[in-house]
Amino acid sequence: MAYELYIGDRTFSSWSLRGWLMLKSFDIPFKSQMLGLYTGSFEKDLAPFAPTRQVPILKTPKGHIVFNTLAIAETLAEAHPSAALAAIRAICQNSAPYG
Ligand SMILES: N[C@@H](CCC(=O)N[C@@H](CS)C(=O)NCC(=O)O)C(=O)O
Repeated sequence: MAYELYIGDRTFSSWSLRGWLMLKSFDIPFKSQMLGLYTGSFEKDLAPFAPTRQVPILKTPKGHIVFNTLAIAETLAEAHPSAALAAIRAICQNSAPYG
């Protein structure tokens, strides 16, 4: 089972782009599902996954739900030691002020 990534539109949501880039950049297999940020049902759509009601959200192959970009980075880096932890952290932390 692959990772499942729940994000908004990467064109408008840099948070969503960050989540997507972490998996894509390190060739980690995943399926992504885009949730409409401005549909009016965003919070309801996210309710089963995360109390924060924010994207990105990662569902691991073991079924664990991880929300918060830095937590996703840490989870991926632990599970995929070949992916450079420092680089992933940099993606999150350097872009955080622009969220
Ligand atoms: N601290 C969160 C921030 C995520 C975030 O702000 N996501 C935005 C993406 S546009 C969101 O879901 N906003 C919807 C809302 O706050 O209702 C993280 O690190 O992932």
